[in-house]
Amino acid sequence: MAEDSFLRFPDGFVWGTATASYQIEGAWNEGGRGPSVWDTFAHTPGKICDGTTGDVAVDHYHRYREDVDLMAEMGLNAYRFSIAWPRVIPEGTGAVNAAGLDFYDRLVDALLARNITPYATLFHWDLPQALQDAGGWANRGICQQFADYTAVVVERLGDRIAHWITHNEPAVHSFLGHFMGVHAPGLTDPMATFQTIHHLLLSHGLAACAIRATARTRPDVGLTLSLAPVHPADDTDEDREAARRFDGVFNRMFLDPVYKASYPDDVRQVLEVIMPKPEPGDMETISTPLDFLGVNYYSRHVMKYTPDIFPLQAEEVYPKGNEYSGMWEIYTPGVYELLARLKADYNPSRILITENGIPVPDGKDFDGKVRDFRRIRYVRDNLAEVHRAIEEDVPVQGYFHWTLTDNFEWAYGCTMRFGLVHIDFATLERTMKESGRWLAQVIRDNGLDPGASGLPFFPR
Ligand code: IFM
Repeated sequence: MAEDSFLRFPDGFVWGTATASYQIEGAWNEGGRGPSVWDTFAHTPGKICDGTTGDVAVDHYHRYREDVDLMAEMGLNAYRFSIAWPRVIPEGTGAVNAAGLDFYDRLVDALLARNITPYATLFHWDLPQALQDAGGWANRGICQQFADYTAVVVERLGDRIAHWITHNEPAVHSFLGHFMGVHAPGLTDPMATFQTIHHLLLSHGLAACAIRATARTRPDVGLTLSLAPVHPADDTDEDREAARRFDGVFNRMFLDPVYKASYPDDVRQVLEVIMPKPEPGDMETISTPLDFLGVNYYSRHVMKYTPDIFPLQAEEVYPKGNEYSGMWEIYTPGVYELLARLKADYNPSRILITENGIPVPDGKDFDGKVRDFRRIRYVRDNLAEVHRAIEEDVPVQGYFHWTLTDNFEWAYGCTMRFGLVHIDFATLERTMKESGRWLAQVIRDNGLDPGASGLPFFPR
């Protein structure tokens, strides 16, 4: 290891993987679990590109011990998972399903027995179908229902879980699920989209208060946002303005309420009719101080001024000559740019990278190994950029790789493999990929040499 180029992370750095209940658990109708919007959506023909569902996913509900063993084998010291609301309260409100809570109880104990710290996300998109039938996130009443569900979970698990994330990526859930219709609940309703944004944020604030009121020891409460730098396609005023508008809707629309207790004025000017109409006290609740900001980073957005796209007049373009994965441009400097911007504009007290990863069409080679070099390169380059931000005093205290095993990637079904562990979807056999072994070494060293791969044949 070349000491001069070695990037060491701070002592106590959190190294984890992140998952989500619907993407891994399976057991969709076992243990008293109620139906979720994702069951309904995935069971609707044509919604998932390969026709798969989360009915079985990777059967984590039954195989969680094996999955915890894999985390321990990699030396991970943290695990971010989500709790399925319909497993805990099948109808969304009312009767609590003891068997659902028991599952998370067993999972948490298995983690703690391996010295892996649990980070629980309370909502990662699998809303009980009964609540969707009552209006879903467009209905203001859901905010208190989410806080009540949160209190039930914290009451049961708060003696062993200290770290809580209220929501995962409200932007993605709002826009893909309520505006574009490509995620559950499959709506294409601009008004419902912006009501959903406000209610997700308001419920975040109410849930943060519920966690703090219920936990017996001081909890650590955060919110995870999907954030990305937004660049103009060309260096023109029109493209710069298009990028600013897109940044307003996808980044500032979520950061400003949480850190500045207001929605961005420039977004309001463009979207006046559908913008949320907060009630007195809402913005104070939403801006309840966070213990940490969870940042999910994958790529950037590049925007071109396009007058006939109403109302943003901005279209996403994909610069020629760059490298792409199955879903996005590979743009690793973006995480540094994003972190520096967060510090400058919002000054969060602590940041955790709660997701970062890449879909790679990998598979087993002749000898059974999965040589997912592209993933290693992506993670290595992102970690180097995160390290650069830490050197400049951005308070990043942990990194959770998305994700542990290949899984059900929403509308892409099982066609996008994001895992450090390969899944044979016919047998559900788990095989550690080379990226898993590589990350284990990074964790052992608490750092990496950005110029070295640790692998015999490593394309730069
Ligand atoms: O799989 C998703 C996850 O559920 C939320 N963040 C992005 C990941 C990759 O698309």
